[in-house]
Amino acid sequence: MNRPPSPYPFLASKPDHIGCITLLGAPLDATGSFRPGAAEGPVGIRWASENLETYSPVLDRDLEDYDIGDGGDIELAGLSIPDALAHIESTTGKLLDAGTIPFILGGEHTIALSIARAVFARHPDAMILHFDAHADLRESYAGETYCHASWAYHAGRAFGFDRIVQLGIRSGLRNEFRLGRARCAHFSMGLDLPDTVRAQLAAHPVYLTLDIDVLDPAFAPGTGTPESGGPTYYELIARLYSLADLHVVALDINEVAPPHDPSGITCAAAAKLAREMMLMFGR
Ligand SMILES: [Mn+2]
Repeated sequence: MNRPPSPYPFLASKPDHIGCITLLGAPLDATGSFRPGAAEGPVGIRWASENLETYSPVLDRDLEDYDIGDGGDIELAGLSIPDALAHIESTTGKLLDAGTIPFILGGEHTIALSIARAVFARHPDAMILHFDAHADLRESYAGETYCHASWAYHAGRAFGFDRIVQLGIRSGLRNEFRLGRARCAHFSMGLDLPDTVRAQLAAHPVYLTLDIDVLDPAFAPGTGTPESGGPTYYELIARLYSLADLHVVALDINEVAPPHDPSGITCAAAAKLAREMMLMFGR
């Protein structure tokens, strides 16, 4: 499908602008295990946003009342994986230092390790709220230490597994499920969140990372590793609405793969999630 790059329509007037939230594309697509395509995620989400209103009737808030910036896409061509991860970390860190909330559009989920490093360097008491079909708790995968299937393991090793809440997880090795259930602050195949865990999230700065494949493939087929048995868009957004009071300091939507999204519904879901998250977590 031929989709010319286009900015969020409500951001078109603010390129290279730092707002209360600043979008940033991170089109990393180096370690995908099944099928590539996430490099086009930022373009696809921006494209789908052209069909969205700036107003959310659920939240009764309008992006026109927010100062949203867009830092464009990080240039990653030709970089090794460690260099690309370092570049994403430093770019995210600069946005955090500027006082904005970075909203990164992936790209493969490996970018979350860079974002976590940037967040924890500035918020050592942060927590990671991770929506995904996959635990991403492997030590390594297919010869890669740092990849889309291992970033959460390395974030847990670096910052504490008890700093990670994982929701929607329905795929992984037996060892990943044992690790997640034993050591993460919360680990669920569904979207349930006990009051104690919710209170813990509310008491800390939160980095929210959302793999679009947490949705059932019926709602988000355009992704690298679709996994049946997930929530609907409605169920996922209801959980997010319930968390609108959290102090989110960084967030992302990743693993959108437009080449596998011929009808555009995955990009549409990601763009709407992005709008609602900006309206919820922007200040
Ligand atoms: Mn996943």
